[in-house]
Amino acid sequence: MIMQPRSEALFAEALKHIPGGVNSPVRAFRAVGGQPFFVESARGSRIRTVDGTELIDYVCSWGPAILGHAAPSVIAAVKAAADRGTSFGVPNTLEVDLALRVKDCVPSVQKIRFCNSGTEACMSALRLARGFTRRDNILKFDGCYHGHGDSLLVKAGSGALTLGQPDSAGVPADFAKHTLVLPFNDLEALETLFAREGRDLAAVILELVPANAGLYLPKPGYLERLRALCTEYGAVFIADEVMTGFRLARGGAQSIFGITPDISCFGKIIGGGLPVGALGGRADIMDYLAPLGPVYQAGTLSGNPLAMAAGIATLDALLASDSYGLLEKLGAQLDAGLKDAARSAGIDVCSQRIGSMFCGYFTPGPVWNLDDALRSDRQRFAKFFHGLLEAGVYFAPSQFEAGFISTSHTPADIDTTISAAAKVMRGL
Ligand code: KE4
Repeated sequence: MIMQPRSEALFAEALKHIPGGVNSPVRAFRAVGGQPFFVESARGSRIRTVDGTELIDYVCSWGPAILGHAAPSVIAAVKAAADRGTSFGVPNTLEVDLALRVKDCVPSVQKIRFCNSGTEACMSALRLARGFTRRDNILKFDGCYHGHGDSLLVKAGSGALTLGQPDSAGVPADFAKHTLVLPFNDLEALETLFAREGRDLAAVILELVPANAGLYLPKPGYLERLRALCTEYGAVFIADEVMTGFRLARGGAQSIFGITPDISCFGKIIGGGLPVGALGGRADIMDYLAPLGPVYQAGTLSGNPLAMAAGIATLDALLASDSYGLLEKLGAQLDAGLKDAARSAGIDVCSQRIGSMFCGYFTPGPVWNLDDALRSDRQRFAKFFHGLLEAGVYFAPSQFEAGFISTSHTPADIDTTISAAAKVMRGL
């Protein structure tokens, strides 16, 4: 990537006022070295830096930009909503409109509560499950990331894993002791834990497709067995679909794997790039939320009309055509191209994908869990990342993140990306 003098000056300034110069750690390029560029604007599949460099973007704001950046219908909807006022703290029709759309697409959602981030959604879902079951312990899986709520920053993925802090400082041991952690895809460990502690489990929370340690898939039968164990022992099955919701299918990952969660968490796409989160599921559980029930959960900007308008416009555009067929085609083209490039370069890259989410691990693979993912050659990944950036292609700045394709990416974008990747791989 050519020198970015304006970004460098801006980052130096940002470092004086904002910890690490960023408002979310993974943006800081700490895993790949160098420093982040600053964005001037973005449109479709392209990002333009403040120094005028154009990049093909595979981060897509970490998932929300599934239509590409500045989708006209989303921008128009947000402008129209803004003209009527930005926030009321009073119910507005858009909250019900978006609730109806999510319920229509995800049958397991009988009731839904909107909030302002995926973190809030997951944190609230855990509190709800604990209030509903009157149990304290929860089970998560190492490498999975469910936002930065205290109970969930235990063996967490995403930026926590990238920075080598899967167990964050500042989380009291008295909190963390109620969070049990297992390796993903290990059925024996699951059976043993449930036999020993299943009756004390308030909830199990997981990404059905873990995509915060790169991207790996559930082994056949694993999710089904976990669902059955939750039912048998009375633990609430929480599917964290913040990333996969409306990304992998209109019904989310749960519709692909045929799993019916008790509660699902959403975020990212349902806000169309504006701050949003949601938890939804069984009405008998959801009705434990205040003001109906004893579990408190609230937010000044929850159901914010701008975020609701952006989410409605995004889902309407997404569902108006065969977006998932297009995303599957583009994803398959990129996956095949990256595999060919690695083979031609004679290097081990385990490229894993589902729909428009992908990750290339620099290891022979396959990758089924965090331990497998940790075998990746991160130095090689860093060189690959920067080589691509120099070529005008922006992949996620961490081996432990998934990449995203939008409906505004074109086969030509993918071809350009594959050619760049092949060239960079030859030099690794
Ligand atoms: P937010 O609080 O960042 O809106 O959502 C937290 C969250 C919850 N669940 C899953 C499965 C998630 O992937 C996330 C957030 N994803 C990361 C990227 N892997 C956000 C990027 C960042 O932290 O800057």
